Amino acid sequence: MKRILITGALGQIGSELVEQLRMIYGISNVIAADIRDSPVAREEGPFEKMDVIDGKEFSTIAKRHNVDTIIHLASILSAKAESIPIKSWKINMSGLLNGLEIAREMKLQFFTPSSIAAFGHSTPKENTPQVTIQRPATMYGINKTAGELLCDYYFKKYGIDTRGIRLPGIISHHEPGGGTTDYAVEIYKAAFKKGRYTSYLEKGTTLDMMYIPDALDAIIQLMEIDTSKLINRNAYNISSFSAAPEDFAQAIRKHIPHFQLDYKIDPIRQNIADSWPNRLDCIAAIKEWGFQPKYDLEMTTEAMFRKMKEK
Ligand code: AKB
Repeated sequence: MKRILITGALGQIGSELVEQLRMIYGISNVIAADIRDSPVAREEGPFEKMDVIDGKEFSTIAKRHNVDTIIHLASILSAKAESIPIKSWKINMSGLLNGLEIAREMKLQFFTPSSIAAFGHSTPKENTPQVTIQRPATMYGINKTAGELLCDYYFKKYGIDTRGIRLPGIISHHEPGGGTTDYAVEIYKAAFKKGRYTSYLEKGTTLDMMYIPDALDAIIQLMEIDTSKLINRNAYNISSFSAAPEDFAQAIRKHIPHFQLDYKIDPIRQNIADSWPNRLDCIAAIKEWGFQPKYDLEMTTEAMFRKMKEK
């Protein structure tokens, strides 16, 4: 039975991952931690208000709860990181290094996600290979690429059981924040409420995407697989489908026929998106630990609207 500490637990992925992990491992074995406090989260199970930059506090909490696993999600995402690059470096890199040091000291399993942001303009855009050119053009991307290397280093040098995936844009009901792919959540909410959406990314900006249940399954599957199966170990390419704003609009119109999509381009987020691949090759994840996403764009759209109607 695992005892897991999750940082960034109130975020887009963390909030749903905590719920799912508690169903598998029991409420008391999953400790949620976030820089923000939340009375609601405190009622739901063990919760710690914690800043990942404070290594002492991070370590005290990991020891107090006697965890054997850290899932480190706390991070400043791509668009926000461009407005506060130095702070993002500190949070993204010191937070990760603190987590890795605790994993080394306590001999823990350690998971942290990388991102499609770890690639750059010179990376092949179509069927982006698992191992390829990585020259990211953003602060967040630089942090993610350095993070991939750090996790490899801790495995090779200290034998720490580090694991990770490169996350595409995640579609869920929980608000994302500060990402370039956030539009893929906003578009559904706006379509449902107002029947229209103004996209900050241009027509034809194709990016890898994933509905959250596939991301949660992938994280849990990778964490559970026998370590001997892993060749790449950190930063596996994963994606469910590739889509541009107009592809979402087309799928949405099957449910809301009058849906209108307009464009008002945000140059910062457009530049970021232009530096990312169109479509990842996920063969390493498929072969090494059986990655198998279930939701394509149509199923994601159907599930998003079904949940919104239920609410
Ligand atoms: C972002 O847009 O910054 C994130 C990501 C792809 O890592 N959603």
